[in-house]
Amino acid sequence: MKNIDWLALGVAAGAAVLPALAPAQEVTLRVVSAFPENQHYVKRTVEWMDKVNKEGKGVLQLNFIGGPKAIPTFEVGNAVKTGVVDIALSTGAFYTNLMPEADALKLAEVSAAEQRKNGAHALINRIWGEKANMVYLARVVEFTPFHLYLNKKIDKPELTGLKIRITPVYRDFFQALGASVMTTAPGEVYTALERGVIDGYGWPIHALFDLNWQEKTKFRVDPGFYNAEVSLTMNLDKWKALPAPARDYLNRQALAYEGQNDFWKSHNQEETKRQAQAGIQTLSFDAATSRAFVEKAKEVGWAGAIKASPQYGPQLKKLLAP
Ligand code: 173
Repeated sequence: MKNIDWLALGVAAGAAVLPALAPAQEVTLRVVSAFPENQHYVKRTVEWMDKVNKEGKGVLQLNFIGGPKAIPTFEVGNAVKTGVVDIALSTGAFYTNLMPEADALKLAEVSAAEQRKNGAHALINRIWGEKANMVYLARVVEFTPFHLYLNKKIDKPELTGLKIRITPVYRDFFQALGASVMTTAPGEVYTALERGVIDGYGWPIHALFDLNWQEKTKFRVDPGFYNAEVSLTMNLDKWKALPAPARDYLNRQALAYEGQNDFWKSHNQEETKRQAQAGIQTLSFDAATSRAFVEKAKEVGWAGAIKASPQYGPQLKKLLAP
């Protein structure tokens, strides 16, 4: 009697909720950003998530948890690795604690689109999976040089006596130029400038205004160097456990986001103008010194990457900077 009741109940309930079974397939993933929420990177990504959610009803939804107030910048990588969160917007320099290879993406001289064709993307995914339990979904910032910003004038690439804010991106290069360095998350740079704790900082050509650093910045050193990388990464176990339609959909949407990277080319030109309008003066060198400056950045960068990862450094170099 009891069994029959259960069966009847099950069938009835099943019939009643059948239309609702489709949404039960819908997966919601938790997303965090290692960059502060008021940064353009994050706003762009939230817009992308809105689109993903609108078009992904019944398949996949992305739930934005927050920025470094939710999980501190340098802990986001580990949160993805361990599955505390599912997806992160971050950059390799913020999770070198998990794998030194993460920081090598700044050295890419071929585009993200090209990296998907020449095997670099597959290699990255192998390393990221093996070492950080991550899937590398998409690179959403590229075509963007880093610069050295200063509050003291220099007339040659010589930083002895200057204290510069860094992340792993700039460490080897700025130290090779004689700087003493201090690592901070982006969220702490404004205060460090305000208090005069640092004489300058490394940062991309863009996104300075998001954090109001123009108020505390006198000079930008030209030329820029490297290729700023910001990406979406995901916990590998979570990725594997996704229903196939959700995985395909996420992959498609991530690829579409990466496909918009040409945006940065014009945006960076605008940001350069905006810096000049805000009174940031450029400090530049003669042509030979400029060439040597960029060359040194590259040399020091790859030497560091290969030393940190004798296993994968050379392979990354072959595919990212052929
Ligand atoms: O300077 C930084 O915080 C940093 O490493 C970085 C990397 C990519 C984009 C923006 C900043």
